[in-house]
Amino acid sequence: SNRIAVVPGSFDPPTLGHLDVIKRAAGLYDTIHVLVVHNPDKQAMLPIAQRLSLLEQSIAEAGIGGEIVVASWSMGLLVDYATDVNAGVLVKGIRSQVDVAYETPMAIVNRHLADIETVFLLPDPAHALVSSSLVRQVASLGGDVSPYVPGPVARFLDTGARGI
Ligand code: COD
Repeated sequence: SNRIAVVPGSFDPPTLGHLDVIKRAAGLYDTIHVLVVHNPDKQAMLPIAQRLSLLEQSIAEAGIGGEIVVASWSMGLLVDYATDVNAGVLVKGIRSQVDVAYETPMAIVNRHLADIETVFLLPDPAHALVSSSLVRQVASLGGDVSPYVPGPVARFLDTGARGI
């Protein structure tokens, strides 16, 4: 059977940690949907369209293979998107106990709502401390974010910061 997974996130901006999770998920499933979801709890830096473009460029530049759909979702429950595309699994990256505590109730609710399983992947420890919020903070203060983000994101943020 065709195994389909959704890899959701805010991706504001995409980081090397995100790319690591996307690469591992692409190796495990036939098709993955990398889904940009608006998180109402967070103050956004980039518009959704920009995050989609940076994700597409970053996935291409990293040479991640397989069938990868990059899309966004703001119409309601995440599991409604998953059901629409026939995905039985959500893939989330786990950096620490904090992520486990945040993700566990959502995973249980999503299973109750739509019988969707959540699979937790452990990232490469090299990227475990990277977060979009850290990148937003460093970028807003004019620092170099290139150790934490894919090339297309580093170039975009660098150019944006200088107003070119
Ligand atoms: N290494 C490994 N994994 C990482 C790293 C890293 N360095 N950085 C981030 N990740 C993982 C995160 O743990 C997460 O799994 C994913 O990558 C995305 O991270 P973010 O920060 O871009 O996204 P979040 O945490 O803001 O999550 C947004 C979601 C939309 C995925 C989340 O809010 C969600 O699942 N919402 C559900 C909406 C819904 O339907 N609610 C009702 C039922 S609960």
